[in-house]
Amino acid sequence: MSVPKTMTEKILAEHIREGRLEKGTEVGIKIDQCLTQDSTGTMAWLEFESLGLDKVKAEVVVSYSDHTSLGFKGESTDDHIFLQTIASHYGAKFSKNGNGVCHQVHYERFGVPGKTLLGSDSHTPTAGGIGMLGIGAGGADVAVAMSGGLFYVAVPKVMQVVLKGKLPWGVTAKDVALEILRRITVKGGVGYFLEFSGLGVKTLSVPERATITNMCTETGATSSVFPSDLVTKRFFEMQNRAKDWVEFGPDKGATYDQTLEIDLSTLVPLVAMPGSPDNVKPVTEVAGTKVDQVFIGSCTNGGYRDIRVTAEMLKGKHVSPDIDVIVSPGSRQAWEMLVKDGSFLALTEAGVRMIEPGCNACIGIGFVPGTNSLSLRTVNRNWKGRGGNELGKLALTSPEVAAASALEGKIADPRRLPPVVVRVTKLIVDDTMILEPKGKSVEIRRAPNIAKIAAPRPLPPVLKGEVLLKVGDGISTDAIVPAGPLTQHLRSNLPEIAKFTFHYEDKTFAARAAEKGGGFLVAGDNYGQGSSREHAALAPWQLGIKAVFAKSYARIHRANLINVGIVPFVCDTTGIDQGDSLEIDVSNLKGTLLLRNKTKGTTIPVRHDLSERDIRMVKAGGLLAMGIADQKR
Ligand code: MIC
Ligand code: SF4
Repeated sequence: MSVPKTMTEKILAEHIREGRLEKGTEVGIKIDQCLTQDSTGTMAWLEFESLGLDKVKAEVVVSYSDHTSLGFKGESTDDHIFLQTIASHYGAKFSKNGNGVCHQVHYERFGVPGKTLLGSDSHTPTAGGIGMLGIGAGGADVAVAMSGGLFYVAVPKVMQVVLKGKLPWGVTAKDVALEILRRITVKGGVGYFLEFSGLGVKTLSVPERATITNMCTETGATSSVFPSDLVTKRFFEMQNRAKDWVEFGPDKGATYDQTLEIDLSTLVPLVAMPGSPDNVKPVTEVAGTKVDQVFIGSCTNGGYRDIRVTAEMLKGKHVSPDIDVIVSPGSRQAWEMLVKDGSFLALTEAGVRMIEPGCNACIGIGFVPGTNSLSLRTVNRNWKGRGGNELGKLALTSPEVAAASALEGKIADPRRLPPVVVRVTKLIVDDTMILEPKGKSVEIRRAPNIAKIAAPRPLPPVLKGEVLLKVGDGISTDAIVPAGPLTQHLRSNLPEIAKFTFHYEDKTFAARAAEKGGGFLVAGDNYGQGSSREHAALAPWQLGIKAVFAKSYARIHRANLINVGIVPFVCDTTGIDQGDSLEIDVSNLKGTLLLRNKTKGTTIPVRHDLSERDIRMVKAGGLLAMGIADQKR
């Protein structure tokens, strides 16, 4: 008799094409669906092109245009045109500007329970809301998966999150996510997949589940997944996709590496105060804090129910005259529903500004907070600089808390307002802004900003150089290469975007790296947490970074470093300082290596934890340097 499996193990077992389902070992899995978006997608598609295939091979590939849907610069519009034409040329669908944020549109219109999805965006696990295994990855990995190649991932530990009871008024799915972050922090999910179970699951709609899986990304987990049950079935029926629904859950008796229990009925509304998504406080503790902006929407809380509740709470009232409030639904489906049911008018009359579905403000493209301002948002990230201004602060919360706060101009507890109940029984389905591919006859349009990627650099036998920067714990990809108005239009132009590397940490870094002809980076724990943007690895590579020495890494960023041929060494970094001159022999990447700190006259043991395949990759100078012949399918 076979051993009972968790949902994660069931999906992995069905998709493994190389290796075995043994915790901690690396397996190559088949990817059924892929998604790209406009800020990581240009790289992913350039990388796909370099593999020299005729067309995409995965079952479903969708290229989304959402991050800069408003085309805030000509270069962004050029990126959109490139993405639309290259998708059509190589057989992928294209979701146009205004159709919504990739994650929400994907689970509404394409996702299938039990299948695998690889996306060039860290919030791809949102698909776990319908029981699909979504994983975020760098563009090169997605390019290989689009070509039908395997995706390599360590068989994770599985954390069971048992949900009991029912959420009371004013407490929401967002609070479940914030509660998980409060308990396990932004590092607690590293090396895990999260699986939701328990009777509380049934009380949550698919969009509520998707809010939770979306934000579990912030725990560092590789993915998170809900069962696909009768609630999911009803959701697929409303999406006119009943035929795509399958029931899916864990085997009876499946065992987990860790269990977390959450009683939904005892939760309270929560707010993650500025700095980090795990800086979580009960609303009662921070109520009364002055707010300058409110933003309700994004891939975390842009569902129809979320905005409808907001509209009901604001109907017949007016937001505080001292603040600026925007609502941006996550998809055009939600937008059309809100127009039809009168919510749009109620929100407009309440003084809310309606912004088209897309990411935009979530990464600081518009609605940038002012100096020392506090912006209260229903998004998922609030690191320094995330809103487009390092001097503006972001706090994260639910639509209910955000709406109550919009009325008062201060953080407010929604439980003091009359309860609002919204039941969704019908949805508008309109795929007219999703374009089907036309094939090879479509000419790929490339503007000059879409720069060719420089040739790979194979690993030399000895790495020598200076420590160009030493940073602390929890450095996010936003800290390495910021999102927002500074760089968002340069995502296809590595030499230009590289000039903003570590912009918020040390504005002299890029010039110093250029002057010294490259060198090393030294960091603390969880280096590279956050986004999947491979620019956070490619930009340092462009500036000649030869290796990183850190205490530990976030999964996607570590993979991205290896994919560009930078070795992510692990060591105790206390004896290394900025300006130290280092040397390491990497001719034989077996076992522990010795790092010589020539300035201090010390020798430090370092690990790399690279698999055989990773070693081949860094030696060749990265994933694409290995070539299509090395990509198993
Ligand atoms: C994010 O939310 O940080 C982003 C912007 O969507 C990124 C992708 C990117 O950097 O383009 C992500 O989550 O991977
Ligand atoms: Fe877009 Fe924000 Fe979601 Fe990232 S987190 S995909 S920027 S809405």
